[in-house]
Amino acid sequence: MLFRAAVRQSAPLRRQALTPLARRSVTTDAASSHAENVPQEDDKPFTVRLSDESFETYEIDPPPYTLEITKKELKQMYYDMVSMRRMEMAADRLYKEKKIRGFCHLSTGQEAVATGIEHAITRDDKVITAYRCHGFAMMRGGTVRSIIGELLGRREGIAYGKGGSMHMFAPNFYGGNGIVGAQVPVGAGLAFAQQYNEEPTTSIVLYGDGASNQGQVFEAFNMAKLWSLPVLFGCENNKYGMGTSAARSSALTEYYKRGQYIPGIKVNGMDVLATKAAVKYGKDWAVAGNGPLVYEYVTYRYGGHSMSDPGTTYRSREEIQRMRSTNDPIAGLKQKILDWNVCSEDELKSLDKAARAHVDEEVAIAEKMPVPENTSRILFEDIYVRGSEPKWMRGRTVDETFYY
Ligand SMILES: Cc1ncc(C[n+]2csc(CCOP(=O)(O)OP(=O)(O)O)c2C)c(N)n1
Ligand SMILES: [Mg+2]
Repeated sequence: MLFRAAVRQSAPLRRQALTPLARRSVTTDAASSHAENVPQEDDKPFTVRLSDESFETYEIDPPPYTLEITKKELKQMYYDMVSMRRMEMAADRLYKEKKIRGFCHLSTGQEAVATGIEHAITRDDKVITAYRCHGFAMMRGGTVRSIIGELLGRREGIAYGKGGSMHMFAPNFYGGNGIVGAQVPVGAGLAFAQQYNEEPTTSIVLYGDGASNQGQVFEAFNMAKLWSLPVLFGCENNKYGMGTSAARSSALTEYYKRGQYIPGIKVNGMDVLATKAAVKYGKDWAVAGNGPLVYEYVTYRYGGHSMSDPGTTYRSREEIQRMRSTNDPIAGLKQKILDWNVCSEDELKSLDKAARAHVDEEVAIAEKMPVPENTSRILFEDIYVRGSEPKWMRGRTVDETFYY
């Protein structure tokens, strides 16, 4: 312990002495890794060398810069991200057509985070995030029709039409949470349960750069470290919390160092492969009993904060355009797939087409789902797990009391 403390204190000095002329930092450029000897077979693993700028770390060795992957998985990752973006585009349209009401936060631009995480874990691991959750719900196994159905308030929606955009759940996906930062201690609780039940799994807990300043985030950090919980906290740093830039809201914008006594990893969250590698490494670390980590996924949202924000008053159009044209996670993976001859451009195009057709089909099905009847029975249903309802529940007024 003494040795560690001494190293920690001397680190800034040492760093200063060795600071190279151009300090290396995590890039958001999605297309900067390499692969050689890519096999013919779809399911034969090969090694990818990640960009040197994929990670920065705090008090922990970086994840390996090589990753074993198959052609099949690369194509699946591409398909997942294209589907996610297409689904968000459909939500955007339906919102503008006033078919979706209320809050709606899209994650266009941030697809590599949800996709990279899911490809690094198993369905037994747990995920919890904030309201920008449609992509995570999909990656956790939610169908496009159930997600769009939810947005449309239909009973066949993923939360029976009662949750809407911000409150989607799936097996081992704990939402979809609207109170900024509130999911972080809940996520620590999930990890506590995993540890208590001796499960060899981890909890992935996501929050924004804005949320990172919430007091409860630090309370959760404290307990997670104290009890060595298998939790990977992760700040999706998309540079803004509503209309406030990270630098204007956060005294320390190096979110991966925010855990202080918890090691941290900053990862290029525009690169689905770097994200997968970082999370896989962290999962192994957490499951081995080493305690929590704090991630920072460096990413960017193309749209406004929510559907009611055009997203152009607090940042320049040039900035958005630059991110779209040089850092896009889908274009980045596409370039790699083509550079490495994983498949031909034609095959990639048909993958694109298949993903879009699937989403369009599912959206059409969701739009045809019947609108719920306007009855108290439907309104009060599913507030409790079916079969565990109390005898009665009060509505807005006493005379609205509903008897189960
Ligand atoms: C406790 C609380 N305070 C304020 C809000 C209003 N609010 C909703 S989102 C948001 C910004 C959060 O930004 P960030 O954490 O960076 O997430 P992002 O939207 O960028 O994904 C705020 C202030 C809220 N929902 N809950
Ligand atoms: Mg943010």
